Amino acid sequence: MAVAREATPVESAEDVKQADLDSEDLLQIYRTMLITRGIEERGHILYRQGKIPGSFYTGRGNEAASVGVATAMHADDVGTPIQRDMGVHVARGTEPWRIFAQYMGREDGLAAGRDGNVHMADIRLGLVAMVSHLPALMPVAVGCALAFQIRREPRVAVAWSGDGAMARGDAHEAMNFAAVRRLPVVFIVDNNQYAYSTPNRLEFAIDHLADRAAAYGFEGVVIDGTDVLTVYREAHAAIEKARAGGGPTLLELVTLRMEGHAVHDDAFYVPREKLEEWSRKDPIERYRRWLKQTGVLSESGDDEITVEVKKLLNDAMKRADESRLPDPDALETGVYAEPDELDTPHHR
Ligand SMILES: Cc1ncc(C[n+]2csc(CCOP(=O)(O)OP(=O)(O)O)c2C)c(N)n1
Repeated sequence: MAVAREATPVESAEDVKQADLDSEDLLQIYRTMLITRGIEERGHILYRQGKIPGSFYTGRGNEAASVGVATAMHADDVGTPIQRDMGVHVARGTEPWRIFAQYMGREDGLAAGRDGNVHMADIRLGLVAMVSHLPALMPVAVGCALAFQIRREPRVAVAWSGDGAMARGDAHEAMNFAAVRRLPVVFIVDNNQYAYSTPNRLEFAIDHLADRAAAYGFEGVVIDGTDVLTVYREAHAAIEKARAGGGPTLLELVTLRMEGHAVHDDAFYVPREKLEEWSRKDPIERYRRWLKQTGVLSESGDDEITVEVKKLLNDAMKRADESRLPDPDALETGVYAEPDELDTPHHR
């Protein structure tokens, strides 16, 4: 029994109307989920071809979670997605060819070939680039929320982390400070049930990570992370509550990581039956069925979107492959801010 509220699923088209989504929005969510998965499937191929150096991290099974939350954000909100949240980048408008270029270490990648390939984000789209230290971005998101509150800007920060990341002190400090100051921040835990090879039962001794929210003094919600509309509805409610001065919420999105920690890991430690059980809840298949049952998507409409997404991704891969590797002489360009670029009286 969870202490936190367990979200009831969105079922009817009426529920969706209340969430303020029209048919075009619903189809856009579907398209974004398909692009998200398509980028990761093609990433595997590029990795095997030797075009992606280092490693490649994917979030198969997390498409509903990432796209659902990002769709609920406003354009001027900010977020700190992690390696499982490709859908956040896509939903916020990062062009797929730039994501491929990023993973391939090219000049047109988001880090211009200067940083680890998973450390990507576009600050112009309100996304702070990932750092590897877990969960170091939670205090960063809380800092953004504090700035919004001080400046009286009606903006919200969304902080992402994994289940394993929640075991570190930074997560506690971020959530406690946000609660005390009633900051406009929403905490998202991608609970994909494994921290690398460590299962939930060896990570925490409570039923749900969202149960912790009560101890900080805000609401926690446990959500089926394979159900995009429920994720959207709950994220929308939490984000708007934060914007209205209602303080933080912790949303735990339960999924199963359907692949290894990264491409080098075959996830032998995840029981086969468990993978089979969760593959029946595949977020894209599930949403496609719902769209068809409710008449939002026809067979021919589905074919059209599939062809459109395939073309977009093939063109994106080609364009990324045409991007050059960075010039070693430009190694330090953009790494350090120039004093006159800094917008504080102290630096001026
Ligand atoms: C402070 C810190 N310790 C260890 C690591 C190594 N590490 C990278 S990912 C990972 C597992 C993360 O698990 P979780 O937060 O559940 O996210 P998931 O990868 O399962 O999505 C670990 C231990 C790290 N990046 N940072």
